[in-house]
Amino acid sequence: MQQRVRHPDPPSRVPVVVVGAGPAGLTVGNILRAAGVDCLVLETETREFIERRPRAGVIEEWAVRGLERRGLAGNLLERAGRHTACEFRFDGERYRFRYQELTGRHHWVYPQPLLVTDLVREYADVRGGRIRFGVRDVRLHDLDGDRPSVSYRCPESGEREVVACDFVAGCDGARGVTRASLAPGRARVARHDYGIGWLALLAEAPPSADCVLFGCHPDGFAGQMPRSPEVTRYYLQCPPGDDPANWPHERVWAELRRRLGAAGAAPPAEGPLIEKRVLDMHDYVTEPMVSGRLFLAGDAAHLVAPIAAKGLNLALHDAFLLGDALVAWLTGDDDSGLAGYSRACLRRVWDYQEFSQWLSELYHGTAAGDSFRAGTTLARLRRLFTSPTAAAAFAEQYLGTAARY
Ligand code: FAS
Repeated sequence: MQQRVRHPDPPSRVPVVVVGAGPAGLTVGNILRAAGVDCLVLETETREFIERRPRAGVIEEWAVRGLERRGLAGNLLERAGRHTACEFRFDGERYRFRYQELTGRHHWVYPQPLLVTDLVREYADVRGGRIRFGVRDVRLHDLDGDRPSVSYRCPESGEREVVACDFVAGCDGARGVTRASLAPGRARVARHDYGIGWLALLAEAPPSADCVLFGCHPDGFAGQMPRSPEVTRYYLQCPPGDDPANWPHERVWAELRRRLGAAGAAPPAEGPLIEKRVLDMHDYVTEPMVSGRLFLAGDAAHLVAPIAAKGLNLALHDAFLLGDALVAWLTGDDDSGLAGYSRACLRRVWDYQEFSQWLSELYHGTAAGDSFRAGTTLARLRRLFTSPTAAAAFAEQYLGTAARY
């Protein structure tokens, strides 16, 4: 068992304060530690909680290779599943899209809690990174000066502590405080609401297929995302703001059977529902992602509804760029990465947002109560299986393999 590095009292000054210990914050922290740069990660939840919080699970090849190059993919490469195809179900039929056959590329499937557990262990227990769990009321100060600072209420004493720094990495997710700390008028937050909800479910049951399933049904979308041999993620389209209590066990499984039903398809294997929450499907993008000494990364800067499984991948993309840029400046006086950070992130962010929009119409167009939209949606679906050009374009976006963004 790796000896946990205990840090004495919190520092009064570090080069970088990272707010949030999700995939983005922990990856930035690990990159800094690998370069011998001191930093402090502040997290509002406990270590146990973040190591168990179910979220994403699909990781793109370039992101896995990025983690691997930074010594952060040991367990992932050993234990992750691989997805080589996905399956659309519409008009009562099954349409398997074999993207590995088409492109030679695949998805990795590694539940986000496992990735976060690996990243925390590597950061805190192996690379000697400083991290404080359970902090409260984080506030950012003097972001426009050259001596910014971050203050927070200490979980043990309840006292307010202040840490001076050179940079703040805002990695505190969709509901954090860093984006809200942007000076008014400094950044534009562009937002899109899909006007639909997704009932996000986790079932203690084996997946009914060896790949992701997309049910494009007139009564609403249904999705199955295998997470492990014992646990399966499901999504059911529902009204935005719907109450999970409206979805008792029987209704959930009846809807999943109907919307994922197709000739020759096994019905979903039922099991206890260990997570049931309604996600109001919306996206936002903050532009620029930098204000003074504050650099936003991941969901703190942009949210993409889990339609195309892009959120985690974008968080890692930002974290690689930000971590490398901070190291280049703090250990080598090269500020080109910091200067170009926002632009470099936003190219891929907007591309993934556009693809999510396009994919949303595929999932939800037949259930919009508009026969013309239903017709164009079915045409778009069929084209994936009749046009090699459309199939190649879809695979490139679904896998995130474009050479340039
Ligand atoms: P995170 O939200 O993961 O991490 C932010 C951290 O900051 C958290 O630990 C939080 O506790 C902490 N924090 C918040 N406020 C703070 C404060 N004031 N002070 C200190 N710390 C603070 N993406 C996919 O690609 N595929 C999927 O299938 C998928 N499914 C999802 C399902 C659900 C239910 C949800 C909610 C999201 C899903 N996502 C999915 C998106 C998700 O994976 C995010 O994109 C990813 O977690 C983003 O990582 P971070 O930017 O690090 O933010």
